[in-house]
Formats: sequence, C-alpha cells, structure tokens
Amino acid sequence: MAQVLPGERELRRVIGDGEDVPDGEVDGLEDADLLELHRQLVLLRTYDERSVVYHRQGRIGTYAIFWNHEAMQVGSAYALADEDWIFPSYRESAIGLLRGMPASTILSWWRGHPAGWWNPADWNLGSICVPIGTHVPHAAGLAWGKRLHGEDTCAIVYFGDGATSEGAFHEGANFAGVMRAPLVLFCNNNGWAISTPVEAQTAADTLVDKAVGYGIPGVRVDGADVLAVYEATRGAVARARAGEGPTFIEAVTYRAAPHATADDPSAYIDLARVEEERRGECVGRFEGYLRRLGLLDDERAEAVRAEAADAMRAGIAAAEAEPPADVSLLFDRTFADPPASFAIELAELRRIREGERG
Ligand SMILES: Cc1ncc(C[n+]2csc(CCOP(=O)(O)OP(=O)(O)O)c2C)c(N)n1
Ligand SMILES: [Mg+2]
Repeated sequence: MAQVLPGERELRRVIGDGEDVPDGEVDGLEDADLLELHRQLVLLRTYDERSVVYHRQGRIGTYAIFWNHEAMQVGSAYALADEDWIFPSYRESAIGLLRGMPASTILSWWRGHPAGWWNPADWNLGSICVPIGTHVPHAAGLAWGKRLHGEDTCAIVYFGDGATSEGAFHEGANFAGVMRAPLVLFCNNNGWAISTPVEAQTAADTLVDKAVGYGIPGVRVDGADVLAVYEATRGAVARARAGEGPTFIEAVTYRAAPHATADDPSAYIDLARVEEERRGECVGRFEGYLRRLGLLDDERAEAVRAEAADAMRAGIAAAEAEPPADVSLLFDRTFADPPASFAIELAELRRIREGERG
C-alpha cells in the first residue's frame, strides 16, 4: 500500500509574544546569525517601503508590495547555500538583495529596463515570475537536472496560495515528487489572491494538505516568525540534499498591504483585520525577540535602518542613471530572419524616441 504522508496542520513557531508565550530558540544559530537575519529583514522592509514611494513619484512602474512577507523570504533564503537556485514570484522581487544583487539591478526591473535582474545565472536566481505558478515546473526541472549531474544543489520556488489552484503548480509538484527532485516548494499563504480569499480558492482544509497527494511531506509554519521559517526550510533543504526529494512548506501569514500599487483593497477587505495583522508584523516581532535577548537596542536598530536607507538611495540613483536601452532590443532576439516589416517598425520607434528626447 502506498505510504500517505500526512501534512502537518499545526503552525510551527519559535518566537513568543513577550508575555504568555515563551520564546524558543533554533539550534545552530549564533548571535551573529540572529543579527544578520535582522539586518536582512530591515533591508527588505526598507526596500519595500521605499519602492512604494518611488512608484508614487513615478520612478518605478506598478509594484507588488511585500510588506509583512519579509520573514518568509529572509528565513527561507538563509537556509540555502549560495549555489542553490531561487525561483521567485513578483512577491519576492527583492530576494536578490539577500544574495548581494545590487538594489539598482532590482529597481531596474521595475523600471522596465533590460538591466533589471540581469544576469540570473550570475546569482543562481531565476527570473522574477509574474504568470502565476509557471515557474514551479522550471524549478522542479532545474532541481532534477542538478541531481542528474550529481551536484549537491537544490532549488526553492516561491508562490502564493492562489498559485496552488493553477495547473502549472500541480504539474511541477507532481514531477518533483515522482523524480524526487531536490526542491523546496515554498507557499506564502497570505490569505488572498488579489481579491479572492483563500476560503474561496480551495475546498481543502489547509494548503499543506495538497502535498499528501504528491507523496511530499508538508510543513505548516507561522510566516511572520523568521526563525520558524528558517528552521522549517533548513529541514527541507537537508532532505533535498540527502536525496529524499521535495518538501512543501506552507507559510501562513496575512496580506497586510494592497496586492500591488494598482490595487484598492478597501473594496473587498476588512480593514480592521488588516490593522490588527499589521500590529503583529514580522520585523517588529523579531525585534522584540532580539531585545528580550539583549541583542538589540534603539541605537543598533537605528543604525541598521540607516544603512538600508542609504542602500536604497544609492540604488534608485544608479537605476535612474542607467542609459536608456536601445529600442532594437525589442526585435533583436525575436527571429533568426526578421521579417521586412521589423526594419520599418524599428525606424519608426527610433524616430519616436528621438522626438521624445527633443
Ligand atoms: C497565469 C496567471 N493568471 C492570472 C494572473 C493574474 N494575477 C496576478 S496576481 C494574481 C493572484 C495570485 O495570488 P497568489 O498566488 O495568492 O499570490 P500573491 O499575489 O498573494 O502573492 C493573479 C490571479 C497571472 N498573473 N497569471
Ligand atoms: Mg496570496
């Protein structure tokens, strides 16, 4: 009889509430690790908040806000080695920062410039995926390929609750399960797919239940708890490296910001619930933990924030200094033998560009 691996329903937590729920700890994490996790959380938070401002100033295009998703991204990425591949969705658009990708390279992506997120192969970072779930099979394939080459490398793919209803997710998860691909399937369950609540998305009790059907173990973790996310991902990565195949992680959070800068959630969301969720946001929760341990004080917190703000100021300046891309890029790699109409269209685009420059 086939072995059924039950999804884990309980939410794993490490960080307490400073009152009744005691703090836990994660074996193997030194004080320096905890402070580095904090630096990364603040870097992502600052990136996100500044990006909303840059959008409003017309300096970047429509932007997918990830406020309160930072712990899921930082905690999981910290469990990876540099050789491991990351496949982000638009919600993880700044995860490259955690690998050392410059802020300008990421902001260029949101400015629609070809320098954006380039070059994925230099950073082991898949392209930011906007179509929902289509990167899951890519990640499964890459992970399987690495295994076939005898490499000790795994991949992580990030997607939302809504993506678990998409065909590509099922194909990728099934493939990874059958091939025992060294893949971490990381679902950020923020409760919403734009205006569709998760209850209307699936008849399953929990998203982690879906893992059972693929013979993949599932773990459910508090997405606002950076340490619990780290610990769960570290376990999944260890399984992957040991040849035991994929793991599904459902990180549960609540979308405490609009879906993107073009969205007005007041049309469909309970704003009082959002306010409540914002009070328990993930960066503040970790700061409380560090303060209780005596590792963080106001001075240090301010210095970390100032460093992140400087990185963003430099990042937007560098992105804006990027020379405009040549319009021929739109055509160059489309056909081996371009149709004659391309030359006419390219000439017209060049004329328009010249006109814009005056
Ligand atoms: C294949 C596809 N269908 C529809 C869309 C439009 N769309 C953009 S975001 C989104 C919601 C996705 O929700 P979820 O997977 O929960 O991710 P979240 O935005 O909450 O991070 C949809 C349907 C898309 N980008 N791609
Ligand atoms: Mg969602």
